[in-house]
Amino acid sequence: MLLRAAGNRTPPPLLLDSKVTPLSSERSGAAAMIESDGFFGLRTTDRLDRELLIALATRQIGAVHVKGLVAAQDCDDVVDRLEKDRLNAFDLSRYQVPTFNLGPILNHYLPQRRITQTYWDEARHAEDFWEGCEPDVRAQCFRLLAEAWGATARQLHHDGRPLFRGIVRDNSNGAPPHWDDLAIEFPPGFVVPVPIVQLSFVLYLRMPASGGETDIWPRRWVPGDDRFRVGSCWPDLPLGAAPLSVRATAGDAVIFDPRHYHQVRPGLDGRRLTLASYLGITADGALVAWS
Ligand SMILES: O=C(O)CCC(=O)C(=O)O
Repeated sequence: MLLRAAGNRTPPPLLLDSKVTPLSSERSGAAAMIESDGFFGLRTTDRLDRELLIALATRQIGAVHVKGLVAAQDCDDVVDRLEKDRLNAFDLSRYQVPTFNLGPILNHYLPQRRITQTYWDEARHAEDFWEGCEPDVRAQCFRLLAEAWGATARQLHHDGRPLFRGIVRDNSNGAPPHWDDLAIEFPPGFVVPVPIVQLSFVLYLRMPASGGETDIWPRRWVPGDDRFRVGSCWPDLPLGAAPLSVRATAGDAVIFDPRHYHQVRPGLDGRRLTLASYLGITADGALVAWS
């Protein structure tokens, strides 16, 4: 792998305030109620803070879009390095569209119901990648999350070993509707501690010229949904109200609760690369992170 020195970067411009955009009437089946109380709205901001994470946790808002969390040039440098590296492929039969990753994700070990050596090998490879990154955008994200929460995110453990966090994903082909829930997908004790709040953090490293939106529905899985299940996705499930849809640009981050159905729209003209980590809040108020 080639190393590139990025030097000092000018911080991204600050936006002056944040705003809430509720689900719009054209996009929602329950327009009046949603318009009036901002149910499951999108908060756009230049600065992440503890209140926003709590608002997501309590479902007062549906997603936070942080503009310019990381300098776009720093994201470009990571992408340049990624182009010289080898990404692994997701299991097509479970995820329906070709998807690639650097760094392991627990979800891939669901069928075996155990973590294999591959997880730790991929984690080592990804740690080496980030150690060679200057600036280390993954470390930068966790530093900003720690500042927002007021304490560093702790790692979750499996069999006494700390889990990896911060997967790079190539979702250029999109991702069909699905959800993620550590508490109900994995056997008890698989990871500790099980957080009582789960969030998904996505930093956009590169975005296609159009498409690539993250869509989030104000709707969680119920057992009857599994009539529509295909692998790990629910491509044809009628999800009712149209989703909250976020079109981010490189350097932006979006945070939402992944227990809600969400999808990635296919990109047109260009790759879509993200750095993602699950975040949680434990019963004793600690911020935790895992992939
Ligand atoms: O990349 C995104 O926009 C969302 C990724 C996703 O599907 C997930 O975090 O589960």
